[in-house]
Amino acid sequence: WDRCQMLSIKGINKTVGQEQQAGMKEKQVLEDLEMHVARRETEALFQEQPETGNQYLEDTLLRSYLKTHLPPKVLEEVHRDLERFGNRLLTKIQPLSWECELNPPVFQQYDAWGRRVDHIHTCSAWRRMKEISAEEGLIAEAYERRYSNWSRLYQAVKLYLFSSSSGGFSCPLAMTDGAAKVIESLGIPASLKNAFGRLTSRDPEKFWTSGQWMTERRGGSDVANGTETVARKQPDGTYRLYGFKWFTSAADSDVTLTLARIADAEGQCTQGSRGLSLFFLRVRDEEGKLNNIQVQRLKDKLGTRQMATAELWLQGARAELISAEGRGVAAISNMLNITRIHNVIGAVASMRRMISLSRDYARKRMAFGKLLKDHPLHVQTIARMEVQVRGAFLLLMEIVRLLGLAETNLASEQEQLLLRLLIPVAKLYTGKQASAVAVEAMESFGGQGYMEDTGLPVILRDSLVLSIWEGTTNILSLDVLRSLAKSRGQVMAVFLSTVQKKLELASGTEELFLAVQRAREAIGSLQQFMAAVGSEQALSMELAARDFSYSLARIYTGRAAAGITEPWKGLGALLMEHAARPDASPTDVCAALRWCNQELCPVAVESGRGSYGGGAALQDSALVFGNS
Ligand code: UCC
Repeated sequence: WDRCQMLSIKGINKTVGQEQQAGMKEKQVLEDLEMHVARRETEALFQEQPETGNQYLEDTLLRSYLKTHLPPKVLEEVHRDLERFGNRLLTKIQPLSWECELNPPVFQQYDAWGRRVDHIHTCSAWRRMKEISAEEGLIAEAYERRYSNWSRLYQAVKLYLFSSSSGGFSCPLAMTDGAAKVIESLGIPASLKNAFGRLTSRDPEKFWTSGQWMTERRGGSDVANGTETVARKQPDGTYRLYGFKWFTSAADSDVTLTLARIADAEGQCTQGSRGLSLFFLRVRDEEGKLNNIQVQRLKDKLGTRQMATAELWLQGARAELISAEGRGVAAISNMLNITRIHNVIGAVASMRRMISLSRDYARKRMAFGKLLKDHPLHVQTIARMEVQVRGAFLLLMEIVRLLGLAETNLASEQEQLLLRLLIPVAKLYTGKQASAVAVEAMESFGGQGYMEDTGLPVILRDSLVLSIWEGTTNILSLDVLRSLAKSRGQVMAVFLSTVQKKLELASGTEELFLAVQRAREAIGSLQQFMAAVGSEQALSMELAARDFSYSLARIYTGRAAAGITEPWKGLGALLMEHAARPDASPTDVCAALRWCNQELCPVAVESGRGSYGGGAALQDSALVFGNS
């Protein structure tokens, strides 16, 4: 309107001064108009958003891994399904994932008339994720064992592809898998046959998901001392549970496994780990009425907001005892080991997603007159992340390969021990990697990475939980020590002999010479550390637990890079092994070398600095709490 007015005053009677003023105004108007043209041009020049295509087809490491390891017939079928699944993820599932983020669950405690309903409303996209999970056999695949020992690996690959498009549904799937594993390991008792069938069903109408209620107010890590829930036996042999569960993830699940202390006739319970037993219960009955459970509230979390985590009162929830009395922790550890593997899947998937987006952005975004991909420092930063995700991916594949062998009775005793050791090692290591990569990758988008509507902060928030749930880094480091103690050191002997054997075979591969040398030095340092700490107090080993676990993760991930003439016959398929395949690419070799360039044995370095002695513990305490 202003501009029109200004243009219209031109030519009307004016003084000289007015004439000059009008001329200036006209100039201004014309500049404004030009500015608009410039702005329009700028708008047309906006950068395209980073995208990924079919994640399966784009993942060269995944595809080369499958090609190397799967028998040809299995590979053919699996490849077809994964290509199809990759397209479905891209076109149908990813949009649902964003819907889940935008429509988090809502808790309704009372209805309009004051009746307590405790209803957790989930969005239609979340419910669709459940159907898709069944249709795709995301749990079923592992238990049908169509491909014998490769079924578990195939399932893990599908979950890996699904994870970053799942809108948080990976969480209930992890626990569902864990529950199915526990029930299977119990021999599928008649009373749990229906539940097992539903947890592993491909029929969306039948498919059930499970929760894992372990955490109470007094104990998240210290389950043995923190669990207060009491189980009272009923005349019909079932139990009623009374207690308060502080974090219950995916509280909309159909069933759950949980721990409680069985009260004796006098109402007394055994305290500590030996007082805990494992129970199975349905969360709601056929009509959808809660099983004597009250929802106190939903948790207000930093991330994983798509998924309902609740505080629950158990007020006589009917449950079935499924472990031997007092063997609850040992029984639920079957579930823990599965959910920890899912955690690794989530960590690798989130790193892969961030790096893929970052790479695509680098191809599109101009800065300082050229694309980001032409700035060597920027590319170096992404390359460093790429080495991390490659190592993590191969560690994940190694674990699910071993799990597949164990589940089909094809694993040797050594392989079973290795699996027990590698699960906590991989969980703790990749959980930390995922957070670090998410933060670094976010920076590669500049300010855009910090913007909610890009979806990037969601990946960051959701990855931060990976080092917390299913056991924190320190708890998992102690679990590594538990596996050593339980096997009386056998686990470590298997680890070292496996690594050494591979290194001997490796020494012939020229390009990997330096990597082999570094790996050898690291193993030597690890052995020296083990010998030295063995004669010291338990405190030293506890103080060393985290660095020790990191050392195992780095050495194991790097070690197979040592070149094996027949990698498919070897234990493990990690960076060096992958790089020593007959059809390995220079990138595979480079990744192996770079991995081995990091400190492979931090425990030896810190031990040399005296970080694990009693004096160091006192210093730590003084640094944190002061000298008083
Ligand atoms: O966070 C939760 C759900 C979140 C959602 C999950 C989604 C994840 C995937 C997402 C994908 C994107 S549920 C809460 C998670 N909570 C924990 O993880 C608990 C952390 N705390 C621990 O892990 C502790 O180490 C405890 C609870 C296991 C320690 O218990 P105890 O009773 O003090 O430990 P004990 O006495 O050492 O072990 C008792 C028995 C022993 O067997 P026996 O008696 O035969 O010697 C142990 O060897 O349990 C055995 N055991 C194990 N066995 C303990 N841990 C294990 C294990 N990991 N594997 C095999």
